[in-house]
Amino acid sequence: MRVKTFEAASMQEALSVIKREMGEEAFILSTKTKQGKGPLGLGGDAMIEVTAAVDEATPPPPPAPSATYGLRPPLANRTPEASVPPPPPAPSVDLQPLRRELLEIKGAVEALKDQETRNASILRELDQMKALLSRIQRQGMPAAQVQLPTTLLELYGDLIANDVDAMIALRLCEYTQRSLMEEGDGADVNPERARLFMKRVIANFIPVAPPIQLEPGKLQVAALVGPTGVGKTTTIAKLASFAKLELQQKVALVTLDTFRLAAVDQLQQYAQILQVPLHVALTVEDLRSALRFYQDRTLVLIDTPGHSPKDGAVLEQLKGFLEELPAVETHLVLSATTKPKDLADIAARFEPLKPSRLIFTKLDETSTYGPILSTLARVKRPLSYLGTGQEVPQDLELATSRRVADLILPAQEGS
Ligand SMILES: Nc1nc2c(ncn2[C@@H]2O[C@H](COP(=O)(O)OP(=O)(O)O)[C@@H](O)[C@H]2O)c(=O)[nH]1
Ligand SMILES: [Mg+2]
Repeated sequence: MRVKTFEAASMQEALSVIKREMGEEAFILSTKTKQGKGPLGLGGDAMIEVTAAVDEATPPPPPAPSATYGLRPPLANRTPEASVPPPPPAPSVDLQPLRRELLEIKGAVEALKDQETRNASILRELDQMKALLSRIQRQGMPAAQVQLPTTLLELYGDLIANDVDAMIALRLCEYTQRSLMEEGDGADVNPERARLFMKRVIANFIPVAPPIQLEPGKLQVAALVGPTGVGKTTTIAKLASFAKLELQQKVALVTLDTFRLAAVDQLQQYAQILQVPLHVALTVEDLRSALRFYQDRTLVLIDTPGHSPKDGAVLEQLKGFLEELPAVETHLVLSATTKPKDLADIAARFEPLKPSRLIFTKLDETSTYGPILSTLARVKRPLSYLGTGQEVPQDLELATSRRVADLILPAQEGS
């Protein structure tokens, strides 16, 4: 391992020099601010001393002009012979989907006025499901206690095919049967009607949260936490873009994901394209002063490092950072492509960060959505947003119970 200490006037400059000299694989070991501080510990006459290290096995970086920092196009677009790097990709600002989404959000906000009450009752239901799930884990699968009519058995099969937990599927069938009976339907109910009823039952099991509430003159802080690679940074870019371009709000970004330079770089690119400030916070004090500095903004989005199960220290440190922010809205980001068992483990691991919302990304990369339901039953937090692709900003939706119910029980082919 090669270790070297750098001095620079700003963190950005230090990261740029480190990257040039040690490559993208370099990571930061420690930082120190020397002399007096500017408003963010970045400006003024302050000098930052950063000690970085790189694994010796890592090949040396290709020489790159410092001006390219944070603005390099994706690898596939790079032309090695070009002496001047091509400009960054233009921001994708097709406003049509955003406008549609704004209207949807407005509608959703209206519809969600009594959300709190509804969520409370959903959470109670989910509580019962959770108890049932853990009992089953202890005792094994009990014999089905209900005699399901054929139509419901078919729906049960569809749920299982969509990776819905067997006990949850059974429970949904019972509820559907009950609600059909309440409506006066017998066992020979038409399959489409049963499907419609079940979809309604599923929707009633999906707690959803309103969008991040932005009020002029009031700073809202939202942090996205979750494992590496689930789409935290991309989702932050989508949210920032929507708030800035569509809602015309003043947005700032803060990243606590400073361990790898490539992570800072990625967010820096989005910040540059969106023309929103990005602050790299290395210490709790840094974070505090960044938030003081951004008091005039309506939204500060905080990106955080992911970590592996062995990285207890990173989680502990992140907890320390988030505890600095009493009013932070913490969203746990999970990928819909993760195996159900892993989703449960991840959710348990991030519990100490007290996330109040769930975001599911990569809905476009799977065809089975049942694990979302099992996760909701375990985690019992409302869903806020859904990531549906890699494109920024359009591939983000405000979660609605109906949309998730449609994913879990899609319309039958040909209907
Ligand atoms: N297909 C798909 N890819 C996504 C989605 N959200 C993020 N990604 C991709 O997932 C990869 C990791 O995303 P990133 O934001 O860096 O994850 P982070 O490590 O959690 O910050 C990137 O290639 C993103 O483009 C999504 O909703 N759908
Ligand atoms: Mg990231």
